[in-house]
Amino acid sequence: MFLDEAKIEVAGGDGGAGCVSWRREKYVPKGGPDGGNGGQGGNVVIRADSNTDTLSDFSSRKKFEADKGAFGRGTNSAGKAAPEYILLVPPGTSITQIADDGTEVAVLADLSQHGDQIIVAYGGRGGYGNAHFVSSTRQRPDFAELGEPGERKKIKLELKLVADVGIIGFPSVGKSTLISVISSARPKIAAYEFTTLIPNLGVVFAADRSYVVCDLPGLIEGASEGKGLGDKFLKHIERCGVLLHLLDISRALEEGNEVNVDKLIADYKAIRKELIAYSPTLAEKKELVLLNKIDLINSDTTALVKKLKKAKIDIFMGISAAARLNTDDLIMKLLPVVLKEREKREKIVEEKDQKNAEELPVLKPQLQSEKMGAFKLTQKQDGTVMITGKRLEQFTKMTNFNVHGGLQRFRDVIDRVGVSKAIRHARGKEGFEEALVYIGGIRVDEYL
Ligand SMILES: Nc1nc2c(ncn2[C@@H]2O[C@H](COP(=O)(O)OP(=O)(O)OP(=O)(O)O)[C@@H](O)[C@H]2O)c(=O)[nH]1
Ligand SMILES: [Mg+2]
Repeated sequence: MFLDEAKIEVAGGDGGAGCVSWRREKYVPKGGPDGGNGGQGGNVVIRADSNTDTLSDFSSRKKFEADKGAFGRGTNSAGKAAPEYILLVPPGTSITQIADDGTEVAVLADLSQHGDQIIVAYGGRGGYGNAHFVSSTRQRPDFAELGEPGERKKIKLELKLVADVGIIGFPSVGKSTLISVISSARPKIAAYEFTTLIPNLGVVFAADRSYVVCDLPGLIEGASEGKGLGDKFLKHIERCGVLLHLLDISRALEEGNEVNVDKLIADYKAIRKELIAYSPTLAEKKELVLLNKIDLINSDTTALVKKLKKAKIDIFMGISAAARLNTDDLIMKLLPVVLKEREKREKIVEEKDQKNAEELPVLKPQLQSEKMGAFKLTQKQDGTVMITGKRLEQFTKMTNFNVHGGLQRFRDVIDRVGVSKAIRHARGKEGFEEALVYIGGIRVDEYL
């Protein structure tokens, strides 16, 4: 399967709960409060790494969750923060947040360079332990906060795949056959010319790496002027890292199975002429020349390679795509060339980037800037009260309502910032006295 897009779910780790604990002192059975804070949950980080080639890691696994922070403990010991959970993607991957129905919410980042990274889901804050809540009016707090749930998000990863290798040559030289043998692409193959009408992409796996190969429609003389399938595909070839130029022995076979070397040289030169005529970029591109269909001459290419070398045509390898001769070898031998060209291209992108340095969108940590008093109240037809507000929702999620002190603190805070008053007002209308109240997703009317 060819994958350049993946939809996944990421979740920061939950914060660890704060601890309720009392000091042990001599002669005092229950000393002062010493419950420590919970640890911060782990962030989920996406990092561009040039040792990664595709998004195929994300085709089977869809959920990625960082570890939770550890609980706080007695003797004022804080729980350990959880480590970052790092997902590696190839440079060039863009990250978009999506809604449940798949619609795009916001572009989060474009990770263009090796090492670029972004936190896509923050871990939750650890809850405060009871020691934190000591004050002049509250000397023995019997409650602690719960850990904040980690941030959850659905995101789409997209990688615009630029082919590492472009297979070129005359029609019917075996370009599609080759890509079908070395990759999972399954293009149409046939004995007539111009079987391939649009480029096919395929991923080639070589050891623990992979690269993208592109099979192109056949070129003919005059292609640079729009003959055959026209110049739009030459434009496509311009973006490939390496050109794999296929020479077809069957085009030069004469009676008695003799190969007419001049015909092969003429074929080679004809294609080169089109590339040069089309653009300097194409002419300068790294090119490897393959002899295909060597099965027709019993695989012995020594004499032929020698003669071609005299004409300044270096044969990278002789293969038979259809008979799968030397094709596994080709996969491995292409890899270092591909990686080298990629490095060169990355440098070019880097230089361009420095010229028009664009600011990456920065994700704001969820714990800052939002005030508890910044909330919004909406009321449904049936009277249900819905309260939203980032900081207030976070606070509510972290409240342990099962303990008297926790409940008391919740009431104190919502009184102080005016939430209680707003709720009373909304429920004051006739018939709405018992209306349900939600802060974020949590039902709170029984705690008011
Ligand atoms: N004998 C032999 N035939 C081959 C070999 N490779 C491909 N062929 C045959 O050559 C013909 C053309 O193959 P394709 O792979 O469709 O060639 P292409 O270069 O993609 O052709 P276009 O898409 O038309 O440009 C088919 O009949 C293949 O079976 C080979 O190594 N040896
Ligand atoms: Mg083809």
